[in-house]
Amino acid sequence: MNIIVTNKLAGRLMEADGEPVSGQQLADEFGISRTAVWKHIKDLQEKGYEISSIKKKGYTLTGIPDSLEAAAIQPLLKTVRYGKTLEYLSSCESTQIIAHQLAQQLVPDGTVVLSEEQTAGRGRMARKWDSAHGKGIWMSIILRPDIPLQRAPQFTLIAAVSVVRAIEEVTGLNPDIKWPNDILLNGKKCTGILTELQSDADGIQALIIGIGLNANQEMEDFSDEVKDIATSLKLKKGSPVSRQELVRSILYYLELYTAIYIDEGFAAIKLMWEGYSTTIGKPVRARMAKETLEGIAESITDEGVLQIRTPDGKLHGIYSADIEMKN
Ligand code: BTX
Repeated sequence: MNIIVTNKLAGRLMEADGEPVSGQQLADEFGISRTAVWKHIKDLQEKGYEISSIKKKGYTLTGIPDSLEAAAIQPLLKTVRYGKTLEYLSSCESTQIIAHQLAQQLVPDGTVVLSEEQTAGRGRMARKWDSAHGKGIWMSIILRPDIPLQRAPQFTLIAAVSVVRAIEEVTGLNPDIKWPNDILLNGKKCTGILTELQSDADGIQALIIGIGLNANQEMEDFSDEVKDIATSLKLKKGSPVSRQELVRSILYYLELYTAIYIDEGFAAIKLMWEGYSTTIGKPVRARMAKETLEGIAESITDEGVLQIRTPDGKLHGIYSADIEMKN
């Protein structure tokens, strides 16, 4: 059985949006026999697609499995490039590792790696990222922007506003951003973003944007280390959320905001980011590898650097730190 045809057939039924499509029509469109159509339908049903078959009317898709495989994500994607190449795994150590390997094989801009679970998901500075099976979105996106190396950190902020917009759109929840890469609901982390890069003497070869989004975890799905600081969209909303819609929406906004950024620069992104930020204008404690600073977080620069004014009046540029809100 040709898996590409099976996936395309799933996409065709999704696009029909609940309307029946006749077996003959599918056979004609795909250039296969009606028996072959029926076999593909059986295959989809075995994978968890709910498809009803009514005589003289045809096949109607009434439910799709909660999977992040290409067949479930791609048909309703609203992007031009992002997600059009999609690597799906049921398990891996880290989608970042797979994405780094793929980036070296010259895969296109906007290639996506998604896994149902990560056995060694990672955060910044070699920290661990809890990645329970089938509960969240563990995704790495390979981008190839033509920008100078020092502007790469801006992509963490572009990714953050894209994820917040997607969460708002799909769930109606209103998360905040804590500089630089935490997305919070009621002060608890629901998403982390990790931006890594591959570069050589010519500049950036690939940016690997890792997004870890807690979608449908219950409290007991989190490890003891993160139980007190983590939350999921489901816990906040009180009902399950669609991971498929979230993936599609994140990719849509990431593509849109990247295009705005490339055409118009960082200013528009910065405005949006500041609108969502809980950090700006607040007293904070910034813990860095070698020192800790306390002061007011005044702004971010065009490079995404956080500006903290300490009580002695000095302004400090912070490139990387853990921020605690001081209240
Ligand atoms: P971070 O260094 O800002 O956050 C890591 C810290 O967050 C951990 O030390 C822990 O305290 C807490 N934490 C761990 N897991 C979770 C969780 N599921 N929810 C809330 N808090 C948690 C943030 O780094 C960047 C995370 C990126 C994760 C993605 S998933 C896809 C891709 N692959 C991969 O290995 N990493 C990225």
